[in-house]
Amino acid sequence: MKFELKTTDPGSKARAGKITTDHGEILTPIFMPVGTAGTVKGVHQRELKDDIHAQIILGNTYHLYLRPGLDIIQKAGGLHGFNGWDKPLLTDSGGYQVFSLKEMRKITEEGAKFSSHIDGSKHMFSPEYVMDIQRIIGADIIMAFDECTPYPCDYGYAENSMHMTHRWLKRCIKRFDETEPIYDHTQSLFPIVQGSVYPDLRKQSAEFIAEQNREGNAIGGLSVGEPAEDMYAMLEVVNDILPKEKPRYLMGVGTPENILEGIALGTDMFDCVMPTRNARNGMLFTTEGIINIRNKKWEDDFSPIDPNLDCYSSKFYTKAYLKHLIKCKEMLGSQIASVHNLAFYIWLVEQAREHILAGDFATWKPKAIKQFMTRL
Ligand code: PRF
Repeated sequence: MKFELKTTDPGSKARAGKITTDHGEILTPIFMPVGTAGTVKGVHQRELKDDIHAQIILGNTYHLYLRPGLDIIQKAGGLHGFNGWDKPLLTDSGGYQVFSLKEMRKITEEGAKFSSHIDGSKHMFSPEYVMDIQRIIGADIIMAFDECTPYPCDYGYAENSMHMTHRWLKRCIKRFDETEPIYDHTQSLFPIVQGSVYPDLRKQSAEFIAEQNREGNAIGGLSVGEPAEDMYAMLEVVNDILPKEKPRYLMGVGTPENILEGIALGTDMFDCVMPTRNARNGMLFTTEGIINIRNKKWEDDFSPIDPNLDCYSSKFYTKAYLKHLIKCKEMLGSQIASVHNLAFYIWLVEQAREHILAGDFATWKPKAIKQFMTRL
């Protein structure tokens, strides 16, 4: 993997760059659609390519390990072979998913013991095993096994947890460096900064992560319920320390506003279930603002969902029709809304990139946030 920094915005810390993987290029800043179980829910790959212009999608270690399981994935030639996606893939390590199982898991120095949310069967994820699993899944970018602390989280817990995440990282790196990719492409391991909302812990964690000298770095433990201002403050501390010449990935974030603020603070990669999950509930992000399509005011609005996007579903279907489909819980309603929201998110980061390249990102950002976060 290679990262080239093209431009830094004069009025902020925003950057435009390019990541090159064996499965192709990713122009940054980028938003990565989430495909937990090897599918971006309700979205065809043809739409991901032609309508959404997705450059990289996510998969999840926890979900893929439980179903379909490692044997099937390996027989298929990894996740690329299994789902047919021939562009870059990233897998999350499962840490975050295991930790959200709450009473169904136990964390020790060794790793995390958990019960499957599907059949209650017992499993153990150690840092080493999570590397082995991600070798089998075969994503281009794989994530270290970390503990995402909850919010609120007292200082003592956050500190101990951060140190454990660092020790786990050392074990991840050792296993990763001792093993080879199974398939015919290289993989990069990204470590994850933790430290909750404590600036001194974030600083310590970012320094430790930077010292590992991997090809890219991630920031975890944010957007877990803390005020947005705390998230931005942590991002500022961390991005000042993480090396400029490597991509920075903010995990699980967020709203269009969070993403633009994250970009302004020097972050390059984002993922979030928000565009797809909220789509299924009728919340649409558009170039005019935010729509709750369940609202009565859309029932006779026969204008396109969003004529400004280069996306078939956004242009072809009307708001009134989509409202009807969502109201009737028709499958197609969820599909159209998901494709549309993802097309908006990718368009948003493309716009951000263009403004960074043009040197006016800092003046564009507040206007963009105002427009895209307006409730219509
Ligand atoms: N760690 C991992 N995945 C994540 C997170 C994290 O902290 C978050 C937090 N927003 C989302 N996804 N491994």
